[in-house]
Amino acid sequence: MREQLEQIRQQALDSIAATTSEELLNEIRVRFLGRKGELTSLMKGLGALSTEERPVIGQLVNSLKNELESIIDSALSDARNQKTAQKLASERIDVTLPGRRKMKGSKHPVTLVIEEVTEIFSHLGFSVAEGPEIEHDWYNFEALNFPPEHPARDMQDTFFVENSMLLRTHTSPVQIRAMLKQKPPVRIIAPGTVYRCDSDATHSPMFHQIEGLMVDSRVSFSDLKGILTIFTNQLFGQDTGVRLRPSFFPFTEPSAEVDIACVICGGSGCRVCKQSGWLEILGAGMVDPEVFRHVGYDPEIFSGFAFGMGIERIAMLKYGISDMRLLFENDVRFLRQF
Ligand code: 2NL
Repeated sequence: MREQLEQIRQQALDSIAATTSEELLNEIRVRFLGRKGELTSLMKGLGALSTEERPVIGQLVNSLKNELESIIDSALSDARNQKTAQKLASERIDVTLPGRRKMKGSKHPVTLVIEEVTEIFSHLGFSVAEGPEIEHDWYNFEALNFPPEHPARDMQDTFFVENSMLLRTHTSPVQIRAMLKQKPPVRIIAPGTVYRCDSDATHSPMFHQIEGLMVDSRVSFSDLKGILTIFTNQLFGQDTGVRLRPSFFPFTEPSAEVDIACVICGGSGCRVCKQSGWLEILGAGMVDPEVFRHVGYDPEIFSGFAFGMGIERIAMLKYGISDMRLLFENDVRFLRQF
């Protein structure tokens, strides 16, 4: 019996020493100390012993039981500590590492120009009007007095969708819609994206425009000239020279092209202004009576002026950008500078 006990003790100690797994240690406890375990079955054999031997062996069994219990408990707690230590080591983070810096965004130069132009005209009493980018031919061409065979209506110049629908080629249809909705006085600007079937180093098929419209009784060409002079002086600096040249648009009569003194050379002539000293920045004119008839305004009572400018061109002149394609590539290293 004593030998048997010693054998069990050795087996138990060996298997405990051989593992660090909590699961196996629990199995070992069941195998040696459980209700059907090796020590329990040994206890059941005590009855067969002599009365002198019985208490002595019983004592030994009990002390082995206590010994194994405490060894398994401490092995289990070692195993748990080791597991915790492993988990902590694998989740270790170096809190002294530098953080990832959040990049600060910036506005696109086209957005900056739209905001600045909108701000200037808001102080002159103009509010912003918006409209759809997919338009009906009537709002984009017909109402603006484009003759049926005008080259701008060609497939070559306009993106047609279907059933007389097209991508607007200017923001004038926004103003046509505004006039159909409200009676004069009208003072609006219409900034937005426009599309033309044109793509090379100096033309993008998608670009931006701001148009403006003022209609009331007795609006004159001198109002147009006054407003546009205030505008160019605010956008490009006081005392920027302005001149108007005669021009033609189907929707205005008379029409003019508006130039400012070259922002690069101040008028003496350089590469940017092609030695002329002047830069064309917008087109303008008095709204053609035919346009008023299309929207139900009486041209005998009302008159008005309108103008339009390309934003990309203004952004290039204002920020000294030499290649328009930079405005469409959206390289953050470029955009960050504004
Ligand atoms: C340019 C020229 C212009 C207009 C746009 C306009 C709008 C209505 C009626 C009459 Cl609803 N005119 N817009 C007038 C003159 C010129 O734009 O060179 N744009 C880039």
